[in-house]
Amino acid sequence: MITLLDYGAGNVRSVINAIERLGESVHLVQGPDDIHSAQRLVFPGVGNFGNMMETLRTKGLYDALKEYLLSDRPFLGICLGLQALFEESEEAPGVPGLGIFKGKVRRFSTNLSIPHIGWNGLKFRKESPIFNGLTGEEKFYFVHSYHVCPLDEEVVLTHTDYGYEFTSSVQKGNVCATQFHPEKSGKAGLKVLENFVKGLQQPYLPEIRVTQTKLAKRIVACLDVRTNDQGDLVVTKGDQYDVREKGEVRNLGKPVELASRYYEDGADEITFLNITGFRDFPLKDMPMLEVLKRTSKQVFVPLTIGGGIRDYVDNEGRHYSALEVASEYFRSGADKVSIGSDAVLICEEYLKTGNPTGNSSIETISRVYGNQAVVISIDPRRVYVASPEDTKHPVIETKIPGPNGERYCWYQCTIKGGREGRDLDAITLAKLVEELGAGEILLNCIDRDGTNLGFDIELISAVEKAVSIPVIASSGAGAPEHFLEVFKETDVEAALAAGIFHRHEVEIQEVKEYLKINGVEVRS
Ligand code: 1PR
Repeated sequence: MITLLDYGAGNVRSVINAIERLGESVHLVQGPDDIHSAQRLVFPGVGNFGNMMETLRTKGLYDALKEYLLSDRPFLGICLGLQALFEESEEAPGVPGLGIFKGKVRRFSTNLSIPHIGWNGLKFRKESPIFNGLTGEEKFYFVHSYHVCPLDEEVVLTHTDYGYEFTSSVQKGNVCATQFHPEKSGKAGLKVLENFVKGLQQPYLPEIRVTQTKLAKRIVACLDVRTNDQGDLVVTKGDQYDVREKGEVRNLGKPVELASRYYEDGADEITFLNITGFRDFPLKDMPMLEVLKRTSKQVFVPLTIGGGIRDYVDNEGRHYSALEVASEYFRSGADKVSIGSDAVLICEEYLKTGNPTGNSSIETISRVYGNQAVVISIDPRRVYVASPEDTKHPVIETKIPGPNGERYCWYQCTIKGGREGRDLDAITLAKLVEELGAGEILLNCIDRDGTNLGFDIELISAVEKAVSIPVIASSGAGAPEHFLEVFKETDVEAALAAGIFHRHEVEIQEVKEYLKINGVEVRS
């Protein structure tokens, strides 16, 4: 029996699923007594250091946890659950941590994208039972803006490079903690978790020792989901966002089955977009929550869900905040939520008033779950102009001329799945959402969606240069060469595709192998 400390701030569902998958049962901590009686304790932290420490105190768990740790009983901290073990964090100055390890938690100070999101390697410094069965070449999933700086080098198990070397796991006696998420790190991560939950004692040092670790470029599989005319929830795929063929919604398979196939094929992340979310109320759309719950029992890489994340008033006049909608998705197994239409409306309002409200979906969700949990999905389309003076929006000079030979275009944001164009451009939107607290951008392109013509490099390059948060390039992938092109021509961190994977035209492994032989770092 594994005891799990959930203080209610994030997706612990995936940790529970991973432990259950390993054949162990999970007992959730309800109060200090559960910590006193725990045999093996897992603490997956998510969100903000200050909130976490305050919640531990208000729930009366702080003292019990400290006592447990000081008595050197088996403990695995994950992400913020690692940071909690240190004395203090720059994320919440003045808030003391548990102080089990001497040292501070500092914000990344690098010109690379922050948060550090994605799959990175480990440089092994010390042996530990949790590494049993690893070769040393595996990559693990990280998502964090802060990292620990132990004063005592003796406790460091591994380092990882991101701009510079930081500590990615520590151990003192039976207290062990990782910055990476084993529960989201595919088979390698499950191995680490298994070593802990089975209580392995034999210290182990993987044979292969890398001298430098590199963040892998991520390959994301995307599933556009909606109910078809027969009332079944299906994965569909648009052609420039038109998902109907001969009047029928295209049906490319079942969401859970396809997601599992992509996990097995090596997808680094899976995204579900509930494409009719803008008109339905997602908390009544139980099939989507069910899809998420079932998928997260089988898929151990990050899951993003988008569609319909905004404030609602239901038929009885009850108000639901975007935060409540997102929380339901996190509870069901999502690691990130993606916001489309609402982000455009929020930014329009921000530009009008000059002030953020503080109550928008982007701000409220990132405050509670952290920036890394908030992805903004942009659905832009090209608007050609004869000259830059013809529009107030930032234009690019394009190598793909318009229908009348125009050499300039701007990228118009749309809402409601491309149905409504707005007076806002994608570059401005990207900058504003970063300011409001978004952690990542999923950059679609209506002109390229479903065309197999390759990514719109001009759009992607312009947006990626305008922000410091990671950008996922999307729309138009038709061959492995298109992935190489987007990674060589731009600094995006990830590339997403849908149609080619659904139709088996190209497999995920094929893309990864092609990238690897062409010198792009990927997760094998
Ligand atoms: O506006 O917050 O409710 O979110 C709705 C979400 O649904 C948005 O993220 C929006 O992108 C998405 N969406 C709405 N309508 C459609 C549609 O296709 N009719 N899908 C749609 C957008 C775009 C990509 C697609 C890539 C790759 N799909 O996700 O998967 O373009 O496709 P490809 O590789 O086949 O070219 P809200």
